[in-house]
Amino acid sequence: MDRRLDEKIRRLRGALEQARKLCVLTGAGASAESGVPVYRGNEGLYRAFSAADISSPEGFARNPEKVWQWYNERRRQLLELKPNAGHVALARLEQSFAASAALPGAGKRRSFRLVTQNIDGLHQAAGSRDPVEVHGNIWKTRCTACAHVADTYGQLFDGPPRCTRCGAMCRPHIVWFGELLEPEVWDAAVRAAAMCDLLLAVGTSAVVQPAASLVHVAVGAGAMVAEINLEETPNTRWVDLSLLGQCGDILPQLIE
Ligand code: BV8
Ligand code: ZN
Repeated sequence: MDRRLDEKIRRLRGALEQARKLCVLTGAGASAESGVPVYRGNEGLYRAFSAADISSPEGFARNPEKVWQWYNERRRQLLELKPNAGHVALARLEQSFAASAALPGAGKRRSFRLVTQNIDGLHQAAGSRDPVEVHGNIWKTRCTACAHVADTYGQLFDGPPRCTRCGAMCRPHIVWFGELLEPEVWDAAVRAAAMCDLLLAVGTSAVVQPAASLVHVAVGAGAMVAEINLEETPNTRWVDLSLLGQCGDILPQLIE
Protein backbone atom coordinates (compact mmCIF):
# COMPACT_ATOMS: atom_id res chain seq x y z
CA MET A 1 0.00 0.00 0.00
CA ASP A 2 1.50 3.34 -0.92
CA ARG A 3 2.76 5.72 1.79
CA ARG A 4 0.33 8.41 0.73
CA LEU A 5 -2.54 6.00 1.27
CA ASP A 6 -1.12 5.16 4.70
CA GLU A 7 -1.01 8.86 5.50
CA LYS A 8 -4.61 9.34 4.32
CA ILE A 9 -5.80 6.40 6.40
CA ARG A 10 -4.14 7.99 9.44
CA ARG A 11 -5.86 11.31 8.72
CA LEU A 12 -9.24 9.67 8.18
CA ARG A 13 -8.88 7.60 11.36
CA GLY A 14 -8.32 10.87 13.23
CA ALA A 15 -11.39 12.45 11.61
CA LEU A 16 -13.46 9.36 12.55
CA GLU A 17 -12.42 9.72 16.19
CA GLN A 18 -13.59 13.35 16.17
CA ALA A 19 -16.80 12.77 14.19
CA ARG A 20 -20.05 13.18 16.09
CA LYS A 21 -22.43 12.44 13.21
CA LEU A 22 -21.18 9.94 10.65
CA CYS A 23 -22.92 9.06 7.37
CA VAL A 24 -21.62 6.23 5.18
CA LEU A 25 -22.81 5.82 1.56
CA THR A 26 -21.96 2.48 -0.04
CA GLY A 27 -22.14 1.15 -3.58
CA ALA A 28 -21.46 -2.16 -5.32
CA GLY A 29 -17.70 -1.87 -4.64
CA ALA A 30 -18.46 -2.53 -0.97
CA SER A 31 -19.81 -5.98 -1.92
CA ALA A 32 -17.32 -6.77 -4.69
CA GLU A 33 -14.92 -8.63 -2.38
CA SER A 34 -17.82 -10.85 -1.33
CA GLY A 35 -18.11 -11.95 -4.96
CA VAL A 36 -21.16 -9.81 -5.82
CA PRO A 37 -20.77 -8.49 -9.38
CA VAL A 38 -20.51 -4.71 -9.76
CA TYR A 39 -22.62 -2.92 -12.36
CA ARG A 40 -20.10 -1.01 -14.47
CA GLY A 41 -16.56 -1.56 -15.66
CA ASN A 42 -15.16 -4.61 -17.46
CA GLU A 43 -16.86 -7.32 -15.39
CA GLY A 44 -19.92 -5.18 -14.67
CA LEU A 45 -23.43 -6.61 -14.93
CA TYR A 46 -24.36 -3.95 -17.44
CA ARG A 47 -21.75 -5.30 -19.87
CA ALA A 48 -23.68 -8.52 -20.27
CA PHE A 49 -27.22 -7.24 -19.79
CA SER A 50 -28.92 -4.17 -21.17
CA ALA A 51 -30.14 -2.21 -18.16
CA ALA A 52 -33.09 -0.96 -20.23
CA ASP A 53 -34.30 -4.54 -20.74
CA ILE A 54 -33.97 -5.86 -17.22
CA SER A 55 -33.72 -2.87 -14.91
CA SER A 56 -36.57 -0.68 -16.11
CA PRO A 57 -40.36 -0.74 -15.69
CA GLU A 58 -40.71 -0.92 -19.47
CA GLY A 59 -38.48 -4.00 -19.62
CA PHE A 60 -40.50 -5.63 -16.85
CA ALA A 61 -43.82 -4.83 -18.54
CA ARG A 62 -42.47 -6.27 -21.81
CA ASN A 63 -41.16 -9.50 -20.32
CA PRO A 64 -41.68 -10.12 -16.58
CA GLU A 65 -40.54 -13.76 -16.88
CA LYS A 66 -37.15 -12.72 -18.33
CA VAL A 67 -36.68 -10.03 -15.67
CA TRP A 68 -37.56 -12.49 -12.90
CA GLN A 69 -35.15 -15.07 -14.39
CA TRP A 70 -32.38 -12.47 -14.02
CA TYR A 71 -33.26 -11.46 -10.47
CA ASN A 72 -33.81 -15.07 -9.45
CA GLU A 73 -30.35 -15.97 -10.77
CA ARG A 74 -28.83 -13.06 -8.77
CA ARG A 75 -30.71 -14.29 -5.67
CA ARG A 76 -29.33 -17.80 -6.22
CA GLN A 77 -25.75 -16.49 -6.50
CA LEU A 78 -26.21 -14.31 -3.42
CA LEU A 79 -27.28 -17.31 -1.29
CA GLU A 80 -23.66 -18.53 -1.37
CA LEU A 81 -22.04 -15.14 -0.67
CA LYS A 82 -20.98 -13.71 2.67
CA PRO A 83 -20.23 -10.22 3.97
CA ASN A 84 -16.58 -9.22 3.57
CA ALA A 85 -14.16 -7.46 5.95
CA GLY A 86 -15.42 -4.09 4.73
CA HIS A 87 -19.04 -4.87 5.65
CA VAL A 88 -17.91 -6.14 9.06
CA ALA A 89 -15.80 -3.03 9.69
CA LEU A 90 -18.80 -0.79 8.93
CA ALA A 91 -21.01 -2.81 11.28
CA ARG A 92 -18.40 -2.49 14.05
CA LEU A 93 -18.09 1.24 13.42
CA GLU A 94 -21.87 1.53 13.77
CA GLN A 95 -21.78 -0.43 17.03
CA SER A 96 -19.03 1.80 18.44
CA PHE A 97 -21.11 4.90 17.63
CA ALA A 98 -24.21 3.30 19.13
CA ALA A 99 -22.26 2.48 22.31
CA SER A 100 -21.54 6.21 22.77
CA ALA A 101 -25.30 6.84 22.94
CA ALA A 102 -25.33 4.97 26.27
CA LEU A 103 -22.72 7.32 27.75
CA PRO A 104 -23.98 9.90 30.29
CA GLY A 105 -24.20 13.45 28.98
CA ALA A 106 -25.74 14.27 25.66
CA GLY A 107 -22.46 15.90 24.55
CA LYS A 108 -20.87 12.50 24.01
CA ARG A 109 -23.75 11.15 21.87
CA ARG A 110 -22.62 10.17 18.39
CA SER A 111 -24.92 9.23 15.50
CA PHE A 112 -24.25 6.86 12.61
CA ARG A 113 -26.35 6.29 9.51
CA LEU A 114 -25.58 3.81 6.74
CA VAL A 115 -27.09 4.63 3.34
CA THR A 116 -26.61 1.96 0.72
CA GLN A 117 -27.28 1.74 -3.00
CA ASN A 118 -26.75 -2.01 -2.72
CA ILE A 119 -29.71 -4.35 -2.87
CA ASP A 120 -27.87 -7.51 -1.69
CA GLY A 121 -28.64 -7.34 2.05
CA LEU A 122 -24.97 -8.04 2.97
CA HIS A 123 -24.76 -5.02 5.29
CA GLN A 124 -27.56 -6.49 7.39
CA ALA A 125 -25.89 -9.92 7.27
CA ALA A 126 -22.71 -8.29 8.68
CA GLY A 127 -24.70 -6.77 11.57
CA SER A 128 -25.55 -3.28 10.26
CA ARG A 129 -28.93 -2.32 11.67
CA ASP A 130 -31.51 -0.63 9.48
CA PRO A 131 -29.41 0.62 6.54
CA VAL A 132 -31.26 3.10 4.30
CA GLU A 133 -31.65 1.04 1.12
CA VAL A 134 -32.20 3.79 -1.46
CA HIS A 135 -32.49 1.31 -4.37
CA GLY A 136 -34.49 -1.33 -2.52
CA ASN A 137 -33.63 -4.91 -1.67
CA ILE A 138 -33.37 -7.94 -3.95
CA TRP A 139 -34.93 -10.19 -1.28
CA LYS A 140 -38.16 -8.17 -1.21
CA THR A 141 -41.07 -8.36 -3.65
CA ARG A 142 -43.79 -5.76 -4.25
CA CYS A 143 -47.24 -6.51 -5.60
CA THR A 144 -47.97 -4.79 -8.93
CA ALA A 145 -51.61 -4.42 -7.88
CA CYS A 146 -51.88 -3.76 -4.13
CA ALA A 147 -48.23 -2.71 -3.55
CA HIS A 148 -47.88 -5.17 -0.64
CA VAL A 149 -44.14 -5.60 0.10
CA ALA A 150 -43.05 -9.09 1.21
CA ASP A 151 -39.67 -10.11 2.60
CA THR A 152 -38.88 -13.32 0.70
CA TYR A 153 -35.31 -13.69 2.01
CA GLY A 154 -33.66 -16.89 0.82
CA GLN A 155 -36.53 -17.87 -1.50
CA LEU A 156 -35.99 -18.64 -5.18
CA PHE A 157 -38.75 -18.41 -7.78
CA ASP A 158 -39.14 -20.22 -11.06
CA GLY A 159 -41.37 -17.48 -12.42
CA PRO A 160 -42.98 -14.20 -11.31
CA PRO A 161 -44.23 -14.77 -7.72
CA ARG A 162 -47.85 -14.07 -6.80
CA CYS A 163 -49.00 -11.68 -4.08
CA THR A 164 -50.04 -13.51 -0.90
CA ARG A 165 -52.71 -10.84 -0.34
CA CYS A 166 -54.39 -10.41 -3.70
CA GLY A 167 -52.86 -12.97 -6.01
CA ALA A 168 -51.54 -10.44 -8.55
CA MET A 169 -48.03 -10.69 -10.00
CA CYS A 170 -45.18 -9.30 -7.91
CA ARG A 171 -42.08 -7.42 -9.05
CA PRO A 172 -38.71 -7.06 -7.34
CA HIS A 173 -38.94 -4.32 -4.65
CA ILE A 174 -36.10 -2.50 -6.33
CA VAL A 175 -35.78 0.98 -7.89
CA TRP A 176 -35.33 0.74 -11.66
CA PHE A 177 -34.09 3.41 -14.02
CA GLY A 178 -36.63 6.19 -14.52
CA GLU A 179 -38.37 5.27 -11.26
CA LEU A 180 -38.59 7.55 -8.27
CA LEU A 181 -36.90 6.49 -5.06
CA GLU A 182 -39.36 5.90 -2.20
CA PRO A 183 -39.92 9.40 -0.76
CA GLU A 184 -39.50 8.46 2.92
CA VAL A 185 -36.38 6.42 2.11
CA TRP A 186 -34.86 9.25 0.08
CA ASP A 187 -35.74 11.74 2.83
CA ALA A 188 -33.90 9.61 5.39
CA ALA A 189 -30.85 9.47 3.10
CA VAL A 190 -30.82 13.24 2.51
CA ARG A 191 -31.27 13.92 6.25
CA ALA A 192 -28.33 11.65 7.05
CA ALA A 193 -26.09 13.42 4.52
CA ALA A 194 -27.27 16.91 5.51
CA MET A 195 -26.81 16.38 9.26
CA CYS A 196 -23.47 14.60 9.28
CA ASP A 197 -20.07 16.12 10.01
CA LEU A 198 -18.27 13.32 8.19
CA LEU A 199 -19.43 11.33 5.15
CA LEU A 200 -17.63 8.28 3.76
CA ALA A 201 -18.50 7.37 0.15
CA VAL A 202 -17.44 3.72 -0.24
CA GLY A 203 -17.27 1.66 -3.44
CA THR A 204 -19.50 3.68 -5.72
CA SER A 205 -18.82 4.99 -9.23
CA ALA A 206 -20.97 8.03 -8.39
CA VAL A 207 -22.76 8.05 -11.76
CA VAL A 208 -26.28 7.15 -10.61
CA GLN A 209 -28.49 9.98 -9.45
CA PRO A 210 -29.90 11.04 -7.10
CA ALA A 211 -27.76 8.78 -4.83
CA ALA A 212 -24.45 10.27 -5.97
CA SER A 213 -25.71 13.77 -5.07
CA LEU A 214 -25.67 12.82 -1.37
CA VAL A 215 -21.95 13.68 -1.44
CA HIS A 216 -22.84 17.20 -2.58
CA VAL A 217 -25.47 17.46 0.16
CA ALA A 218 -22.80 16.64 2.76
CA VAL A 219 -20.27 19.05 1.20
CA GLY A 220 -22.97 21.75 1.13
CA ALA A 221 -23.68 21.11 4.81
CA GLY A 222 -20.01 21.68 5.65
CA ALA A 223 -19.16 18.06 6.38
CA MET A 224 -15.78 16.52 5.69
CA VAL A 225 -16.11 13.94 2.89
CA ALA A 226 -13.81 11.01 2.15
CA GLU A 227 -14.12 8.64 -0.82
CA ILE A 228 -12.85 5.05 -0.65
CA ASN A 229 -12.85 3.49 -4.11
CA LEU A 230 -10.69 1.56 -6.57
CA GLU A 231 -10.79 4.45 -9.01
CA GLU A 232 -11.51 8.18 -9.09
CA THR A 233 -15.10 9.15 -9.77
CA PRO A 234 -17.05 12.30 -10.83
CA ASN A 235 -17.32 13.05 -7.07
CA THR A 236 -13.57 12.84 -6.38
CA ARG A 237 -13.01 16.54 -7.10
CA TRP A 238 -15.56 17.43 -4.39
CA VAL A 239 -14.16 15.32 -1.56
CA ASP A 240 -11.53 16.23 1.04
CA LEU A 241 -9.80 12.83 0.97
CA SER A 242 -9.73 10.28 -1.85
CA LEU A 243 -8.39 6.89 -0.76
CA LEU A 244 -7.75 4.58 -3.73
CA GLY A 245 -7.84 0.92 -2.80
CA GLN A 246 -10.02 -2.04 -1.81
CA CYS A 247 -12.68 -1.28 0.80
CA GLY A 248 -12.00 -4.67 2.40
CA ASP A 249 -8.38 -3.53 3.03
CA ILE A 250 -8.97 0.11 3.95
CA LEU A 251 -12.11 0.00 6.14
CA PRO A 252 -10.70 -2.42 8.74
CA GLN A 253 -7.63 -0.16 9.10
CA LEU A 254 -9.89 2.78 9.88
CA ILE A 255 -11.37 1.10 12.92
CA GLU A 256 -8.21 -0.51 14.32
C1 BV8 B 1 -34.59 8.78 -10.83
C2 BV8 B 1 -31.48 -1.40 -10.75
C3 BV8 B 1 -36.21 10.49 -10.91
C4 BV8 B 1 -31.22 -2.13 -9.49
C5 BV8 B 1 -30.22 0.64 -10.69
C6 BV8 B 1 -28.78 11.73 -17.17
C7 BV8 B 1 -27.96 12.34 -16.25
C8 BV8 B 1 -28.10 12.11 -14.88
C9 BV8 B 1 -29.09 11.26 -14.41
C10 BV8 B 1 -29.90 10.65 -15.33
C11 BV8 B 1 -29.76 10.87 -16.70
N1 BV8 B 1 -30.69 10.13 -17.33
C12 BV8 B 1 -31.43 9.46 -16.40
C13 BV8 B 1 -30.97 9.78 -15.19
C14 BV8 B 1 -31.46 9.30 -13.92
C15 BV8 B 1 -30.94 7.88 -13.65
C16 BV8 B 1 -29.43 7.84 -13.65
O1 BV8 B 1 -28.81 8.24 -12.69
N2 BV8 B 1 -28.81 7.38 -14.76
C17 BV8 B 1 -27.37 7.39 -14.81
C18 BV8 B 1 -26.86 5.96 -15.03
C19 BV8 B 1 -26.94 8.31 -15.93
N3 BV8 B 1 -31.42 7.59 -12.32
C20 BV8 B 1 -32.62 7.04 -12.16
O2 BV8 B 1 -33.34 6.69 -13.08
C21 BV8 B 1 -33.07 6.93 -10.71
N4 BV8 B 1 -34.41 7.50 -10.63
O3 BV8 B 1 -33.72 9.54 -11.19
O4 BV8 B 1 -35.91 9.16 -10.61
C22 BV8 B 1 -36.62 10.45 -12.35
C23 BV8 B 1 -37.85 9.87 -12.65
C24 BV8 B 1 -38.25 9.84 -13.97
C25 BV8 B 1 -37.41 10.35 -14.98
C26 BV8 B 1 -36.15 10.89 -14.64
C27 BV8 B 1 -35.75 10.94 -13.33
C28 BV8 B 1 -33.15 5.49 -10.25
C29 BV8 B 1 -31.79 4.93 -10.18
C30 BV8 B 1 -31.86 3.48 -10.59
C31 BV8 B 1 -31.14 2.60 -9.58
N5 BV8 B 1 -31.19 1.23 -10.06
N6 BV8 B 1 -30.31 -0.63 -11.12
C32 BV8 B 1 -30.58 -3.45 -9.79
O5 BV8 B 1 -31.05 -4.18 -10.67
O6 BV8 B 1 -29.61 -3.72 -9.12
S1 BV8 B 1 -28.75 1.46 -10.99
C33 BV8 B 1 -27.42 0.55 -10.37
O7 BV8 B 1 -26.35 1.50 -10.23
C34 BV8 B 1 -27.62 -0.05 -8.96
O8 BV8 B 1 -28.84 0.32 -8.40
C35 BV8 B 1 -26.50 0.57 -8.13
O9 BV8 B 1 -26.95 0.75 -6.83
C36 BV8 B 1 -26.28 1.87 -8.84
C37 BV8 B 1 -24.97 2.55 -8.53
O10 BV8 B 1 -23.90 1.71 -8.97
P1 BV8 B 1 -22.62 1.53 -7.99
O11 BV8 B 1 -23.08 0.98 -6.69
O12 BV8 B 1 -21.85 2.80 -7.95
O13 BV8 B 1 -21.82 0.37 -8.72
P2 BV8 B 1 -20.84 0.51 -9.99
O14 BV8 B 1 -20.61 -0.85 -10.53
O15 BV8 B 1 -21.34 1.60 -10.90
O16 BV8 B 1 -19.47 1.07 -9.34
C38 BV8 B 1 -18.75 0.27 -8.41
C39 BV8 B 1 -17.56 1.10 -7.97
O17 BV8 B 1 -16.85 0.38 -6.95
C40 BV8 B 1 -16.56 1.37 -9.08
O18 BV8 B 1 -16.18 2.74 -9.04
C41 BV8 B 1 -15.38 0.47 -8.75
O19 BV8 B 1 -14.15 1.05 -9.10
C42 BV8 B 1 -15.47 0.35 -7.25
N7 BV8 B 1 -14.97 -0.91 -6.70
C43 BV8 B 1 -15.09 -2.15 -7.22
N8 BV8 B 1 -14.54 -3.05 -6.36
C44 BV8 B 1 -14.09 -2.35 -5.28
C45 BV8 B 1 -14.36 -0.98 -5.50
N9 BV8 B 1 -14.03 -0.03 -4.61
C46 BV8 B 1 -13.41 -0.43 -3.48
N10 BV8 B 1 -13.12 -1.72 -3.20
C47 BV8 B 1 -13.44 -2.70 -4.08
N11 BV8 B 1 -13.14 -3.99 -3.78
ZN1 ZN C 1 -51.34 -7.76 -4.00
